[in-house]
Amino acid sequence: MKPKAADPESTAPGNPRNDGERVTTLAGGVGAARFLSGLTSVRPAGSCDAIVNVADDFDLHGLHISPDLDTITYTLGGLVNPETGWGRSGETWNVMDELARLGGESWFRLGDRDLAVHLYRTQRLRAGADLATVTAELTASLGVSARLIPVTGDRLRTVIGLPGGETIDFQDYFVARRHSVSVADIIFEGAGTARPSPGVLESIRTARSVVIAPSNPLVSIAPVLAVAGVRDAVAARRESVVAVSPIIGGKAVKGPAARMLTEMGHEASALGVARLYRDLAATMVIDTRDADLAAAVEDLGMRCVVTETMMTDPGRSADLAGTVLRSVGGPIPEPRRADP
Ligand code: FO1
Repeated sequence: MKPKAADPESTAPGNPRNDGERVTTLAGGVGAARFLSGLTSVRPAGSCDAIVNVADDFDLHGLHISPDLDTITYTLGGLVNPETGWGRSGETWNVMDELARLGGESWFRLGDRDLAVHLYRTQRLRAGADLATVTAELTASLGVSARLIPVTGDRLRTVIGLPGGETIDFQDYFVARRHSVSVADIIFEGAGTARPSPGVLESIRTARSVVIAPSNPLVSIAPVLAVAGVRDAVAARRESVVAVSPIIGGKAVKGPAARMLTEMGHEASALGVARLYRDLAATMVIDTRDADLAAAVEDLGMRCVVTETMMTDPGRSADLAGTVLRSVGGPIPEPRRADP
């Protein structure tokens, strides 16, 4: 197989990647994907990097599956299933249906086109390519102009500890058990030895601003920060870091973030999220429904921006991205006019 050439790291003048205008986002899951789709729509092409969680990755059917990388790739490529927020739109399920008929493992739904991506990734990894290279090849093939960098190419896996002491893999918790069981512990296996992918630390150190996306702080952002050097690199940029709360009115827009926060001893609110990020981000963006928490967020030593954060359509994602960018200074995108 001849891999497609990935977008070259151009050093040409005027490339927004090199002229101090790049925005780097720590990302994982559907909330980050929707935010990045807004961000890329208000920024010049090539000026957005995303450092993506890979601790949800796992092996199934002998394939390496990277759900967060794929969710963001499909969303930015305009290919995502809008109902689920993951997987491909217009997907067919021939392989899964036949696998189920045979009595094979079909609890984790992999559509036919999605499977092609896992086949490609797995073959390239087995041939010796690193995950960052394979990700660049896939994003180039699927029409994504943002640079997605897996936080590490080394093994990093979220393991969930249950109250009885049993531990289960993340996708067993999230998909097979539909995140309906209580969480007593969250472990990032491999975090002690995982090295950042090439470009990760440099991207954080040189970006105009760093955004912590509205992703689950405990299982999407925490594993990114757990990779050697990442937390320190973000903390060193604190003045230029803005975090967006994924919790609105005490609830997660999607997934188990609110319940997990409570179970892990944090407050399930935008304030609880701000407490987790106070050493990393000088600015916190919270939803209008949480306006009454703004003063308490500011008491933590953070600027607090109150805005509409629910990304119900691409226009709202773009509006939120514009507000986030303005909150840390720099070029201000024109406010979007309402569609007629
Ligand atoms: N989530 C589900 O709830 N059920 C699934 O069957 C499922 C399949 C799946 C396949 C590919 C992929 O990239 C994501 C998929 N997801 C599925 C979502 C995934 O488990 C979660 O989005 C993340 O791991 C949590 O951020």
